[in-house]
Amino acid sequence: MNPCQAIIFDVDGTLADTERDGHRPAFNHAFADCGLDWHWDEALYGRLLAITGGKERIRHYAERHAPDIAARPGFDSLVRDLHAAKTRHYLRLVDSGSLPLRPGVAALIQHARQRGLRLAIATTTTPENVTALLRATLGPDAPGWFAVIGAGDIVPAKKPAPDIYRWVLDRLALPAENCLAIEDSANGLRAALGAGLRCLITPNDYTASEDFAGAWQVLPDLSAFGFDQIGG
Ligand code: XBP
Ligand code: MG
Repeated sequence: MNPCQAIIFDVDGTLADTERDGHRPAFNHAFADCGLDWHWDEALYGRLLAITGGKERIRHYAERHAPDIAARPGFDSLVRDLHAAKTRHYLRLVDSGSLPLRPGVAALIQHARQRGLRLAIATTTTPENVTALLRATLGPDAPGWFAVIGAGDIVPAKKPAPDIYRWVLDRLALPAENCLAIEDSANGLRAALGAGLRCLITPNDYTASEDFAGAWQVLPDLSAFGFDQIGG
């Protein structure tokens, strides 16, 4: 196995369980702010997670459940406004400290740094959500530990497309075979595999029943991770 020189982390569901108690209530607060009676309960949100990207998820929901609103001329700006409101609510939740890292994440990041491995992020979420979560959970310097942070709309196609992983690999200037991706979902796995990366999966409640065929490993969480296995 090629020695690992960098670990590329997904964010939502991988670094922290952010979806059920973070993004989901933030979406619901934004809908209420805008006078919409939309409510995404835990089960519905789990189904909506098949659509990556918050703006894309809002559009997908409206087209199926509120087609009259989706058909309005100003719908695109409504989606932008809803998502901006949602991000404000989400950042407040992150800053409150209510979204802790999953088991083993902090230790893995520290051990990787001590071993001189480079760290990166490849996520569908909005960039400010990433830096806020890193600061809230690992301290004010944490974003600077990551050589590359690839997030949100910087690529034309979101996961499961490989674009964000290719963008990160390009800026790391490393070949895929010298990196390891860590993900939580089938969409994330497909994106990483599409970029030629080995991918370690740590499922969560929302993704536990998904298909992880092709994963390098599937672990319950990162506390079971062993550096000896990656040649790092
Ligand atoms: C998960 C996503 C994101 C979040 C919501 O990202 O698909 O869209 O659900 O964040 P990943 P935004 O697992 O790749 O970290 O509303 O900012 O998109
Ligand atoms: Mg994820």
